[in-house]
Amino acid sequence: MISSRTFRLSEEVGEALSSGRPVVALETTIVTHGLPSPQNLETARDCEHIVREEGCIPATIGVLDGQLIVGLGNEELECLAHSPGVSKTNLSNIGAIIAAGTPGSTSVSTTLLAADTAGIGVTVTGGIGGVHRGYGEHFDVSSDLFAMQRFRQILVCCGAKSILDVEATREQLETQGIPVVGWRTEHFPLFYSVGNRLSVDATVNSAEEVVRIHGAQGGLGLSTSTLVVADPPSKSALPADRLEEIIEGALSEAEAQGVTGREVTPFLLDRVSAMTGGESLRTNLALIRNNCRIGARIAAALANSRNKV
Ligand code: PSU
Ligand code: MN
Repeated sequence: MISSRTFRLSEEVGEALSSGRPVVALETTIVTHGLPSPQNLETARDCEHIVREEGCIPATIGVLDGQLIVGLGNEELECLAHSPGVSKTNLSNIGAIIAAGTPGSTSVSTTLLAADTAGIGVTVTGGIGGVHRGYGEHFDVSSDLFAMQRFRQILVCCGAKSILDVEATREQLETQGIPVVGWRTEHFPLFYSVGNRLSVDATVNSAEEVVRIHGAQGGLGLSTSTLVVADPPSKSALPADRLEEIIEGALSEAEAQGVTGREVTPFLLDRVSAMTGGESLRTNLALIRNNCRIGARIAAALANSRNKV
């Protein structure tokens, strides 16, 4: 049973949902842990703007004052973006953060929980978490993957972040029965780069096709998310071989400094950005925006199909 003490929908998002308007859920771990200031707040605002341009309502999600909030107001978003020590939440620590009443950002896992609870159908991120490299020694698999199995959303991303073992992540998605749909691509993207040969379950050219596939899965009683993967915009994609060396370097640093748990991904993203002279950051900013546009088009198609029934 969801409690209104711990869960709050903003007025705008609540009204949009009850009148059948398309809504797109946006996460905030990108804002608090994935991007440096000031690009973090600028990007979050831009994402909301892009979603609106496409005729949808943005629902940015975060934890403040003991509540999981769907549809953060401007000041609330600013507070998350600027406060030091905001906790990154996933399904294992969100209860503790809510109970403590301290601020938290939502990763993909807790964003899926919030969006599904609210009745939103589409969530957007940059790149999902997945199976980390060296998982044979340190068993680190993102809670994003398990949340996708549990909550039913259309989740738009550029695949799994290339700091991960992308091949193992792709395998794991199949093991868990998560449909992977390539948005105008036949291959599972590499977040910062293109040109990888990993497969997708279907390739689509339109938002309506995504909605049909997600609907068919649902029609069989399957309650997983559908993962939509898009390449990063070609102008900002980085060469995979050059990036590989840099990622290896960042991973060695993480190992030497004993970085573990929820800190691993933000540490690696930050180091890769520093070692590419900010190029990977530019790619990250471009791909998040692009994913928002795709997500909004899918949300519009989903609302259309729901309103027809
Ligand atoms: N996409 C980005 N930057 C990010 C993330 C996604 O471009 O920082 C975040 C998402 O919130 C995702 C999290 O859920 O990284 C994965 O963290 P972990 O590997 O610790 O599960
Ligand atoms: Mn982890």
